[in-house]
Amino acid sequence: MTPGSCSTGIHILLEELELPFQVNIVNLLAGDHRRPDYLAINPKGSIPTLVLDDGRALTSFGSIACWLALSHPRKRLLSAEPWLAARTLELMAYAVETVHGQGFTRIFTTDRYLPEGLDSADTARWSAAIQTEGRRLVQEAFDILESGLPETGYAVGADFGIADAALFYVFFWASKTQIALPPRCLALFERIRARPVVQQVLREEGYR
Ligand SMILES: N[C@@H](CCC(=O)N[C@@H](CS)C(=O)NCC(=O)O)C(=O)O
Repeated sequence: MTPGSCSTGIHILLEELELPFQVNIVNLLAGDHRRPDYLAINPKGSIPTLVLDDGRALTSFGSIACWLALSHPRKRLLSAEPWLAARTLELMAYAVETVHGQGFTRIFTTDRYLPEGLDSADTARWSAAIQTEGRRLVQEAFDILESGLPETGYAVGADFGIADAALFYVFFWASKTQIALPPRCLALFERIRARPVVQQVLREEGYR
């Protein structure tokens, strides 16, 4: 994991489940995720990665969240009711793949979207345009989420679940990048953030 990254959502799920686990900090800025020892575990070079006690590794947010939820059904992080379960997966995928994968990557890793061979003036212009597009994509996705979120409870029903963990980290990033959340998204963000476990995780990851 990396503090303040998408792995924060998995950190929250591990703490919600009260599981004993060992953390290995992957410093993305220092390039730890590109080191051979990390790539041997996760060839994609991404975080989060969850290594199980038997040595098998899961290397995406969705697979880790599903594994945690399905392995601990009594904690109800994923409903057993088919519609609610499917809706949970839909929201989680939208947070991870669209809000994060399409929007925030343009804001946080702008260089990846630059064409080769630009001079510095063009780099500045392109970077600003890429960031603007990232913010537009995030805002658009929040507006789409807004239309499907309930006024009370969590993203899907009364129980906190794996979709909430994914939505939390993208809402958290929005709060750090001055991207406004529409009312239901904001209310859900505040309900999740008020959970004692989430407060604890944020403290452990260096936030007040
Ligand atoms: N689709 C991946 C996304 C994970 C991801 O993009 N994580 C970021 C950090 S929030 C990362 O590993 N960035 C490093 C990189 O891609 O080089 C998943 O579901 O886990």
